[in-house]
Amino acid sequence: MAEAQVAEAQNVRVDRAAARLSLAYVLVAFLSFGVAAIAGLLQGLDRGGVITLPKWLNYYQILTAHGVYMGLLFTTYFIIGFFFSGVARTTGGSLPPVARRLGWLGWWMMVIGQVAATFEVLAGNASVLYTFYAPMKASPLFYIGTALVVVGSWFGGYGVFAAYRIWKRKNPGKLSPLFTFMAFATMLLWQIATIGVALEVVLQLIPWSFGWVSTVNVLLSRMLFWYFGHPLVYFWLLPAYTMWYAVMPKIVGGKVFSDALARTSFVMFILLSTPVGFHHQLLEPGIPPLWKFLHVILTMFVVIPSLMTAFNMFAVFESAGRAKGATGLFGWFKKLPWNDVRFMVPMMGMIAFIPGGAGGIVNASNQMNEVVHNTIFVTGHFHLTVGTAVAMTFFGISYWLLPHLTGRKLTRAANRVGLIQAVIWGTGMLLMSGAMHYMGLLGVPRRTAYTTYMNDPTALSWMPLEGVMALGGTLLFIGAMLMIGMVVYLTWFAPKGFEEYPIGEVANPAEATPRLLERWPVLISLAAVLILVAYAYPVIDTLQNAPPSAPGIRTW
Ligand code: HAS
Ligand code: CU
Repeated sequence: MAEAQVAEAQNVRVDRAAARLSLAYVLVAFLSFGVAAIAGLLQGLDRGGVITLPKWLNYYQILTAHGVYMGLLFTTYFIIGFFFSGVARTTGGSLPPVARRLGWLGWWMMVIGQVAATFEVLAGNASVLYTFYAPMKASPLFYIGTALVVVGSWFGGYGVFAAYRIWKRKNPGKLSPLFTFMAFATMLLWQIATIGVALEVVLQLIPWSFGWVSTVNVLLSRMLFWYFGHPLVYFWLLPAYTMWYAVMPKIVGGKVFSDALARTSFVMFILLSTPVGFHHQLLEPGIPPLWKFLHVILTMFVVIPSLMTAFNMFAVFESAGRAKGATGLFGWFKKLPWNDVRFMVPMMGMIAFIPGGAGGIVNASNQMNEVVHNTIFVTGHFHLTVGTAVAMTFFGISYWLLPHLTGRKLTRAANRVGLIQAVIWGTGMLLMSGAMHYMGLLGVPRRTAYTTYMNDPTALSWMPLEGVMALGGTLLFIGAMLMIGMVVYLTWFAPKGFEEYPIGEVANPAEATPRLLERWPVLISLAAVLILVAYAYPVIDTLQNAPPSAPGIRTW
C-alpha cells in the first residue's frame, strides 16, 4: 500500500449510521453494568455481614440480577457494539445497510427480552441465578425474556456475518481484515455455543415452567447448559483478545506480531471451546468418568491458544520497546505507554489474567476440582477472568471508542480519571478476588447468603475474610460509578474533536496466512466432529438412563 493510502486507512472514521448502532449497544451495556454494580455492592455488603437487606429484597434475587446483568447483558451488548464499530472501521468506515438492519432488529429484541426478564427478577419470580439450574424453577416470562436476549444477539451476529460476506464478495481472494475476521469468528463461536442453551430453554424449561410437563430431566438440562456455559466464557474473552491482537499494537507504537498466529488462536477456540463442558460437572453424578476425563484433556488443549496469546503480547510489547531503543532483557518494559489509559487499563486486565488463567487450570484439574468446586474459589476465578481481564479491556476500549463514535476527544483530564478508575477497580478486585480464592481453599461455599452456620467456630473464623471481600466490593462499586461517569462524559460532554480508532498494522505483511484459517465449512465440520465425540454418547445415555425427572422447586 502506498504511504498516502496507509495514512488514509489509519484515519478511517466510523460513519454516523454505524456509529449510532454501535453506540446504542454500548450505552445499554453500561446501563446494565451500572445496575449490576449496585446489585454487586448490596450482595457483597450483605454477605459480609455489614448490612442486612430489607425483607422485600432477597439475597438470591440480587445475586441473580448481578449475574444476569453483569455476565449476560453488559458483556453481550458491549461485544456486539464493539464488533459493529470495528467491522465498520476495518472494512472502509461503514456497515452495509443489511448489516445495520439486522443489528437494530437484534438490539430491539434484546431490549424487549431484557425488560421482560428484569420484571420477573424484580417481582421475585426468578431468583435462579444466571445459570438457572433446574430443578429451581422460574416463571415462564423469565425464560422467554432471556431467550429473546439470546435470539437478539444472534441477529447482531447475522449483521456481522453479512458485513463480512459482502466485504469478501467485493474483495475476492483477499484475506479479510484481522479485526473483521475476529468478530466473525467470535460470533460464529456464539452461534455454536448457544445451540445448547436454546435447546435447554425451548425444549425443557419453557414447557416445564408453563406446566405443560410436570418434571424436568435435570442432568440433561445441565449438560445442555454447560455445552453453552464454557464457550460463553470465550465469547466474553475473544472480544478482549481482539483488542489485544488487533488494537493494542497500534496503541503501544508497535505492529501486529503475526497475522497467522492471531487467526490460528481464534480458530483453535472455535474448535475446542465447546467439547469441554463437563469440566463444570466433574462432581455431577450420572456422567461416566471416562467422558469427564475426555473433557478435562480437551480443556488442557483449549488453554493453548491463550498461551499463544500471552506469547504474542510479550512479542508485541518487546518489539515495540526495542523499536523505541530499549535494550537489555526487560528494557522494553519501561518504554510502554504507562500513562496512556488506552494501554494501562487493558494491561492491568492482562496481568490479572495470568493468575485468573492459572486458577482455571486448577479448576479443570480433575482431582483439584474436588477441593474447589462449589467453593468461592470459583467466584474468585471468574472475577479475575471476566471481571478483570475482560471488563478492564472493555473499559480501556470505551475510552477511545465512545469519543470516536460521538466525534469527541479523550482529554488529558479524562485520561487521568481513567487511570484512577483503573487503580480503584484493580485494587478492589485484588482484595475481593484474593479473599475469595483463599476462602475457597478453606472450604467456604459459593452462592450463599450471610450465615454463621449456627455460630460454628470455623465459620466464624471466616468472617474477617468476608469483610475483606466486602471492602473490595465497595471499592469496585466506586470504580464502577466512576466508569459510568466517564461514559456519560465521553458520550455527551467531552470537547468535540477526532479520537482515533486504533488498528494495528501487520509486522510482516509478506508472511502468508494459511488459507485454511478462513475455510469455514471445513472448520465448522471439524468443530461438529469434536462436539459429537464429546457429547453424543453422554447425551444418548442420559436420555435413555436418566435419573428420575424432578418437579420444580422454589428455593427462595
Ligand atoms: Fe473458567 C468456572 C476452567 C478461563 C469464566 N470460569 C468458571 C466460571 C466462570 C468462568 C464464569 O475447569 C463459573 C461458572 C459457574 O458459575 O459455575 N476457565 C477454566 C480454564 C480456563 C478458564 C481452564 N474462565 C476462563 C475465562 C473466563 C472464565 C477466560 C471468563 C472470561 N473455569 C474453569 C473450570 C471451571 C470454571 C474448570 C469450573 C469450576 C467448578 O468446579 O465449578 C482457561 O481458558 C484459562 C487459560 C488462560 C491462561 C492465561 C494466559 C495469560 C494471558 C495474559 C498474558 C499477559 C500479558 C501481560 C502479556 C493460561 C493471555 C504481561 C505483562 C506483565 C507485566 C507480566
Ligand atoms: Cu469452563
